[in-house]
Amino acid sequence: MTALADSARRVLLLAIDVYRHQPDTARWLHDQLRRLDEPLRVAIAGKVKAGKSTLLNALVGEQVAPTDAGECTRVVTWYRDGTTPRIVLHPHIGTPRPLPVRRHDGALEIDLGATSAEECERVVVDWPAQSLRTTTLIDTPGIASTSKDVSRRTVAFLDPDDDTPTEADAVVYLMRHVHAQDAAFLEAFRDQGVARATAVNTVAVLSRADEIGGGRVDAMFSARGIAARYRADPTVRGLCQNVVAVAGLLAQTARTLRQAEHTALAALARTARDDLETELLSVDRFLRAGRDAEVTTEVRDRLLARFGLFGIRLSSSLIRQGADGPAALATELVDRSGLRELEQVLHTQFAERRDVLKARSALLAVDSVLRSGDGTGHHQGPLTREIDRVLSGAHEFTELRLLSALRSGSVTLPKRDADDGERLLGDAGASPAARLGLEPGTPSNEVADAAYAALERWHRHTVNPMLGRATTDACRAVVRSCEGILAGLGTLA
Ligand SMILES: Nc1nc2c(ncn2[C@@H]2O[C@H](COP(=O)(O)OP(=O)(O)OP(=O)(O)O)[C@@H](O)[C@H]2O)c(=O)[nH]1
Ligand SMILES: [Mg+2]
Repeated sequence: MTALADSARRVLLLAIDVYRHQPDTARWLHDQLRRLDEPLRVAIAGKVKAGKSTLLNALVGEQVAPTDAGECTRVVTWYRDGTTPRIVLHPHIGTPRPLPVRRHDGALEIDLGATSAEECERVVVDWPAQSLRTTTLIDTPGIASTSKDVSRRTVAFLDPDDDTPTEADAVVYLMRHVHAQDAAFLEAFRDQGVARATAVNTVAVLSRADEIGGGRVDAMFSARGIAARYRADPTVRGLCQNVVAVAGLLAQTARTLRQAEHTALAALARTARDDLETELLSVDRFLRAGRDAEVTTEVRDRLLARFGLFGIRLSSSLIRQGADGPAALATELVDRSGLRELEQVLHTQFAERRDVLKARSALLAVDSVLRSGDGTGHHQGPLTREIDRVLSGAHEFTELRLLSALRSGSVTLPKRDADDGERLLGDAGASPAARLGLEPGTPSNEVADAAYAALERWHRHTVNPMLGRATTDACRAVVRSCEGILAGLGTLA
């Protein structure tokens, strides 16, 4: 338990005491207290058909989120770790009721029964999965859909109103590459007010990356290039921590690959390379070539749904290069899908920052109760002061605020050392090694040497009379981060 988590807990307990005579508020605050100890809540958001549910499945490693156009894709759905599979529908009005747990062809089916999506507040799926132990994933309906209601539900969930904080601690925002319409997508991203999303709790995914350039073999290479361009764009930097290109469908299929699929792909890989290339020029050609062929049209249709043209082309080439079983092929496909990069980014930006993101959610929650102003009179003063004290006193929050300001360009660090400063503030991960740009597992004496060098370097900036006030303050914060690293190593008294 970190000092920050302790402080957040203290503020919540104080608030529960202040609001003890208002049962609804007190109960809600109790929920927030429980939330502190729960896994981090990460919402997956984006436009309709951006590939949200598919990516969620890739992250879980199972097909738990329905990807068809059923009623259930229009409901906010939570996926939590649980000992046994269970699905519960929470209506807006009335008591929650369990739904049948059914799988069809490996995919979980969520049947709302007689309840319409509009009547559903949320569906909660408990599912035993390693990846859900540390993170609860929340699938949200597509934003800016043809049905106003659906997008309203997502916006309401992610950014309820000025006074109710969002229920997610962090957001993965999916966007598809829109040729020459970068500005438009950025506006859409901002307009939707995603999750009170500040740059620090949002990671963007360039989704369906295999479709870029019509699914050519170098699609992922192009997609990574585009993601890098977005990352460097000052506007995008102001909106999110990072941009990663992911071919979600490929990742989902790789994580759930079956023997029969490998067998069919291996048969395709045995066809003359040029012939297969020609077949793969379009979906129609590929299907037509199934007539009287070893791999039938029906099997081809299934492969298309699971892999896409790009995935089939890539898989057959990997099999030719020696991926001789489902496990070997799956590993290669996951490597190429961009999923590992995303997992790494989620780890450094979200999991390693768990406590600060949780504490942020908790303080936002108490603050929202205070601002709703249903009077508890003079007791509120100490509570407000306590929130301010934690917000201004915890260096973790100073780091978050500063990283946000640096990303939006409202504050700048000395140009030569700007990247170094952002890294020291925890931009690339909160561990000492990540902050110092060292490999994980670097011996602690080397970490300490690097930290001392950084401390000296940044101390010099703080006494440079040529720098403006805001920059000097920012440099002081970096110095404080260096001191924090050293204190953590036990080398500062
Ligand atoms: N080629 C390709 N297709 C994808 C990818 N991800 C998703 N799809 C396909 O796009 C369609 C929509 O995918 P979903 O995962 O349901 O998208 P979603 O964003 O959850 O959609 P809604 O919840 O309806 O807004 C499905 O047919 C998927 O198979 C991808 O990475 N590549
Ligand atoms: Mg969906």
